[in-house]
Parts: sequence; structure tokens; C-alpha cells
Amino acid sequence: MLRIVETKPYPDQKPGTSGLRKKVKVFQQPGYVENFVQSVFDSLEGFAGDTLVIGGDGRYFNAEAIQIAIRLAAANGFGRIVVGQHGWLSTPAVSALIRALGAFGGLILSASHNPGGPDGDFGIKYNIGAGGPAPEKITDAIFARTKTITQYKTLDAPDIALGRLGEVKVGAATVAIVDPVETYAKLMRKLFDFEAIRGLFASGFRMKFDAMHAITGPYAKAIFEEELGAGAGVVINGVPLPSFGGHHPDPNLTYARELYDLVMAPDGPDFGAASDGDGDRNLIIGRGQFITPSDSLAMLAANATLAPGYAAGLKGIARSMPTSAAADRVAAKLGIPCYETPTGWKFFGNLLDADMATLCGEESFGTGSNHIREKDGVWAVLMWLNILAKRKISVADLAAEHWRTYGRNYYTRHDYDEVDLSAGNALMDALRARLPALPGQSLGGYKVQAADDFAYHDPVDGSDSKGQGVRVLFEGGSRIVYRLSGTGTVGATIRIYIEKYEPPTGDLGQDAQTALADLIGLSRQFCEIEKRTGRAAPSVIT
Ligand code: VG1
Ligand code: CO
Repeated sequence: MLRIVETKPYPDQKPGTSGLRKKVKVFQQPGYVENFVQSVFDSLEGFAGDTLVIGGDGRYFNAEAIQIAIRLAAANGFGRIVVGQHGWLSTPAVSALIRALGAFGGLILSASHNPGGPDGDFGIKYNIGAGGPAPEKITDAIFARTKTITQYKTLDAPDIALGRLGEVKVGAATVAIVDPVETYAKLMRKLFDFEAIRGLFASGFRMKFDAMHAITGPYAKAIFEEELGAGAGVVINGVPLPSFGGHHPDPNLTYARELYDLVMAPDGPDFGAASDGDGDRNLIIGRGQFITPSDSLAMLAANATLAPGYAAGLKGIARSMPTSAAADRVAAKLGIPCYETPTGWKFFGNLLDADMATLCGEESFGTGSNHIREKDGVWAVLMWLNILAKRKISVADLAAEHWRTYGRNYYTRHDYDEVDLSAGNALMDALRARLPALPGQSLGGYKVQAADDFAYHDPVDGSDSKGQGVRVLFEGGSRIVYRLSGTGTVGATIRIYIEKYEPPTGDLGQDAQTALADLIGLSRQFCEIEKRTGRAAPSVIT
């Protein structure tokens, strides 16, 4: 039975770079999920009878939110609702399913790498028919709608059994519960040389994959352990848990320390990898050698044709602005364009749709390609394995060879979490005010070549995005970038990105924090971090 429920808007349901992200307790308020999901549907047109994909990363409140979303989708006229078993779908798997089914769009229930549990975070994101995050035009419309909404449409229908594969009716809609891995794994088989990777494992290559008790456990077990013969025990923390075992499911050197220590040990495995809450991020570590995400993008691009899905070569590379310029050097050598976009995967969508870029990456442990419209953690691991299987070389040797060819972009990101919001904004305002006077000045021995607040003109749809982060570019390819996070849920998170270019003839084997020490000091002093925020040191260094 269709039911129309009167409701009052909640303030601040603004979807950011990765959808709407708030504390679980905020989402648990009566009508909160309904308001947002109805606002999404109210901002879309022409979906009557069409297909909607729904899935999440298994975090606390996932199942409850999915039941609500299913009822609203059915009441609003979707004809077919495809849901991952147990409510599970990784973000890349949602993207793959939307595309494979030709669905109208999808809802992803996740707060990605943010912690879960009753006191953790939750999130909802809408993805369009191309498989990627909704562009700003749609997220702006959704936000506008959340402020004026007066009612939502739902059904009087019981919860459905999310664990049971098969189809059930909810109102007039058919709900199909599907295996979360199947469609995704099929796509991976098309892109990569599974035979060669099987051979790699058969030859004694050892790997550890840390699923961080988040969504990639089932994917990694099915693909790495079973299909590729890596063997049982390769996947650690492989069971998705609502609170991610109390951990922060963020695959970086701070939160994936267990894996890092394992792989850096002298008798450690050849290769270590991890993914985040919703499976779109990746961490790559070879024995004795961590690969920064920026370097990973460059190295994958330089070797991409070894994977069958990319044998024809790359059309272009795209990276987010704060991502290091390592990929630019590969693009230049390949004679293809390299696009610099604002932070967030949604900016890559147009370039991929227009076939202007094939590989994309962000410094925040996100790498992906035109196979879907999200970054993809398991894909990145397979791409590395495919390349290592073909090159028959260690990660450390591949990295050393890469830097000898292109030079090395030493890189680090320093995050200051949960800073007072007005202090964060004031810091950025003060930086912006100083920009015009910077070019030509010498800061700590570095000569400023250019300085701006990054703006992006989308070459495909002509849209403009302004205020995307303060860049101070130095002569010789070094730079400091400042921006505020759009995904934090408490106060402001200030991100400082520091990069220094070392040419092929320079010292390529340094520790990044050491190589960057003078620029790190300069980055703090220049924005007066301690005076303005009371913080002498960052909360997280990656
Ligand atoms: C962060 C990263 C950004 C990434 C975004 C979503 O955003 O810096 O590169 O696209 O998270 O990642 P911000 O605004 O906090 O810096 V995830 O794994 O949510 O989907
Ligand atoms: Co994520």
C-alpha cells in the first residue's frame, strides 16, 4: 500500500564530493534517510519502470537504510531494484552493475574510509546511469530539494530477507537480490590476464591483502584466493563487520599499519595491498617499498599495455590537482594528454565518457580506469599483479627503474583533523589573500613560479568549478597545496600536500619525509598552522 508521509526538511543534507556523509546518529533520526532518498528521486526524471541498483559496504545501519530505500524506490515507481546479497556491494561493484544492467542509477550506502559503528559515520550517494557519482548539477538539485521537501512516498511493506538470493515483489516493483561479486569478477576477467597472474602465484609469489573487515573481503577471497590460486590466508580481516572490527577502514600507512609491518619485514610477502570501507581505495606495498598512490598511477600508466584490457594503449591520463605530477611525465613520454581535475572522482566521469582519458587517479589512494566510473581498489591490485606477472620483476625494482627513467616526485600529505571550523576557514582565507603577491617571491629558498586557488573548466560540459584548493608552485616542479576536506564530519580537516621533484640523476632513494623536510617546515610556517589551529603536528601523515 502506497503511503504519503508528511515531513519537514532537515538542515544541511548537502551531498559533498562523495554524497551525504554524517554521523550514524544523524542518519538514525526519524525520516532523515527518507528525506534524503526522496530528495534524490525528486531530482531525477524518467525512471518509471526502470532499474535502480542498491548496495552498501556492510557498515552499521546499512541494512536498515537499505530497507527504507527499497520501499521508497518501489513507491516512487522504479520497476526493478537490484540489491547485493546481505545489502553488500562495493562502490566499484555498484558502478559495474549499473553499467552491465543498463540501470537508471544506483544508491551506495557508505561513508567510505570513515569509521563505522553506532558512533561512527554513515553516508548515501547517488550514482548516475553511466555508473559514476552524480555531477554537481544533480547534487545541487538534491540539496535544494532537501530544503523544500514536504512529503515522501513509501509503501507499507515488510522488510525483505537481504540474505536470500532471488526475486521478491515489493509493491509493484521486483527486488532482485544478487551475488555481490559475480558481475564485478566477470569484468575483471575481461581486463586482466588471469592466466599470467595464476602463473605468478604458482611460481611462489606471496601476497597479503588486508580487507580491513570492510566490503572487499568477499571480493578478495573469491578473486585472489580462489580464482587466482593465491591460496587461503592471503586475505586478512576478510569478514565484513558493522564496526570494521573497531578499526578505521582507511588503507594508508597509519591505519593499515598491520599490513605495512608484515610486508616491510625482511621475510615478508612479495606484495601487500589493502582497500577501504567501500572498496574503492587501494594501498600498494612491495617488500621494502611503499608505492605512493601518485606513483602508482604513473607506474600503472607506464606499463598499462601489458594488461589485455589496455593493450591498445591509453587515450589520456587524469589526476586530481593535489595528486603528484608523476603521471604527467609518463603522459608526456607517451604523447597523450594529462588532465588535472578538482578532488573527487566525479570530475573524471566526463573525460572517461568522452574517451579522453583511460586511467585516473587521486593521491588519496584512489586509482581506476574507464572500465567503470568509480575508483576501484581490487582493480588496482589486479593491474599491479598483471604487470608484475608479465614483467617478472619486484615492486621495488619496478619503482627504481621508473624513477631512473622519469625522475621521482617525492610526495606526502599531512592532515590536520577536527580543527575548529572557523579557524580552518580563516586559514584558507588568509592564504587566498596572499596569493597575488607570491609569484617571483622566494620562500625558504624556493622561488614561487605561480600561485592560485585552483579552478577547473570541464572541457566536456563546459562547467566551471572554483575554489578547489590553494596551490603554491615553485620553480623546478616542487609545490605545496592547501585545501579543506569535503568528507570530514567533525569541524574542518586541513590537508596539506607537499611535493618535490628529483630528476633521474638526483638522489632517488631517500625516505619521503626526509627528502621533503624543508618543504614540510615551510608548508606549516607559511599557513601559520600552529598559531591558527593550536596544532604543532598533523593527525595523519600519508
Ligand atoms: C577525500 C579525498 C578525495 C576522495 C574523497 C572520496 O576527499 O581527498 O581524493 O575523492 O575523499 O574518497 P576530501 O574532500 O576529504 O579530501 V572515498 O574513498 O570516499 O570515496
Ligand atoms: Co572509499
